[in-house]
Amino acid sequence: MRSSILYFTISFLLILGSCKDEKKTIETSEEKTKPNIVIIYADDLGYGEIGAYGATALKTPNLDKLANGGVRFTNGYASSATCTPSRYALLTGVYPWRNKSAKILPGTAPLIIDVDQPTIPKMLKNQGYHTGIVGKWHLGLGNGNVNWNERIAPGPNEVGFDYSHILAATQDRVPTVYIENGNVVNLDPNDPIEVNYKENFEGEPTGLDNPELLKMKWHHGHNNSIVNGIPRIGFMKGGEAAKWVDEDMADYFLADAQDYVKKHKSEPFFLYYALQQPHVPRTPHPRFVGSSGMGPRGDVIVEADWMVGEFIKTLEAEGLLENTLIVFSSDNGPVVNDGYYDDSEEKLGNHKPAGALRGGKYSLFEAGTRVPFFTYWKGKINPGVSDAMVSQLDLFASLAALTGSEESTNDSQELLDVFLGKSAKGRNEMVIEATSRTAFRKGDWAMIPPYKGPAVNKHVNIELANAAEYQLYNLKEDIAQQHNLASSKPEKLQELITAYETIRGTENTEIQQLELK
Ligand code: NG6
Ligand code: CA
Repeated sequence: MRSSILYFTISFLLILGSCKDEKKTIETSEEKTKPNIVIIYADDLGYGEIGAYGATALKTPNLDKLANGGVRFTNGYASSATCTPSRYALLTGVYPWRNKSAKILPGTAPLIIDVDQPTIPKMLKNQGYHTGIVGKWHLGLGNGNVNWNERIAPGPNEVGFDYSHILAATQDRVPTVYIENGNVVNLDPNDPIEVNYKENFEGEPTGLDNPELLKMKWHHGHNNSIVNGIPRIGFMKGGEAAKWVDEDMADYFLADAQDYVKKHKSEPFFLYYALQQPHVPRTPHPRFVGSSGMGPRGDVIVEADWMVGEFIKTLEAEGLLENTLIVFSSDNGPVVNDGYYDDSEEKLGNHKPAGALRGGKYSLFEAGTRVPFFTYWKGKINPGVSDAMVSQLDLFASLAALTGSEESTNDSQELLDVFLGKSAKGRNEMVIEATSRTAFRKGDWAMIPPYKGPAVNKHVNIELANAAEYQLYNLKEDIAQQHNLASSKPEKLQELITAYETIRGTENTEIQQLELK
């Protein structure tokens, strides 16, 4: 009896011991499958803007090196032709038109991601990652009545980021200050910040009334408060010591991104490095002025390229490059004149920001959402070009798969093998969005429903794709969308409308048709 108890105790202990060992091996192999993940996200960078995508006049050696050394997608899409909706989709894996608040937001807008909603950083945090964002946010902050002089929440830290160092909205919108983990950087309590998007604060100069104070002139909009000689959208008072220096912004965020990497190199980390270039106002650091020969817009693209190169050097120096998946893309297509006179149109020369594509930012034509999109992972991803259709929506499910998470969303497709260059089979179809309108891409075909409104946004000089009729294009044969085949291919058109309405619902089509009558 005694000996059998002893036998059982010993074998129990042995089993326990071996379990422990087994757990150890699982943990080590899991650690190996948790590479660092970095998403570098440009703002308004077009499909034709970098060398690897055919640009010749603009030189982008650092981006080219990554694009040519990884998987370069020719059919990579942002979810929307403007910033907020694309960023919402990128982080949540949910189509932005499902969220009525996912529109270009003022600097005072409340946070549009529900704090209970799944997000990439939350998902990765659950997988043991440290998560950080450095750069542009533009997804709203607080609950609708922010006091900029206290901790601002909810914000990035409440939707999954352990660390955040951001600009709230855009470089052309107030408040023009950096916010680190919810607190305005360098805030002087004796000079409190007030922000208002409806009316000016008494006695404060504006772009409209005080042109003599401007170093950059406004073309349309952008005539409210003046900060650093640049007129902005929205009114702001106070916070002098906290105001950013526009020309230093790129260096400021680069230094912070590098610092983040150095601080977190010993654990798996996820960094969302959201560049502010080439969004307006374009304010290259003096050492980049004239670097492109194309005026400030080209200069800030050269600057962004340099920043990416420096950032990669840091990963390399820290010995992390072989263990880091890098994803690069842009939030929407290009715009040359987005509201300031900055010589960008005059000096554009032969450069084609959208490459061969039609439209641009704000447009339902291809250039609105088809953007540079590539993945790079030294030693892991074989260099190549992929024509697979991928959306930024798909990063959620794909990064989940990479890190062993089961999480996903209805809209995000798991395309990990495509992103790693092991499969050429991307999406079959997807809805794209531009300023509250949606269209559809299926196989080689693009369908744009009828929409009222101007065909061209005259301020920015971009074709929006509004028309009274359905439009149907075969992108394989007609990448520039010059031949509308809607009437000659009625069956194809119907196939796309049906597939589109299955995802998007018919309500939207009905409203449009009513409006067009
Ligand atoms: C528009 C601004 C534009 C830009 C855009 C947002 C005007 C006239 N135009 O309303 O300059 O700021 O919003 O760009 O104000 S995005 O890339 O963040 O979506
Ligand atoms: Ca943008």
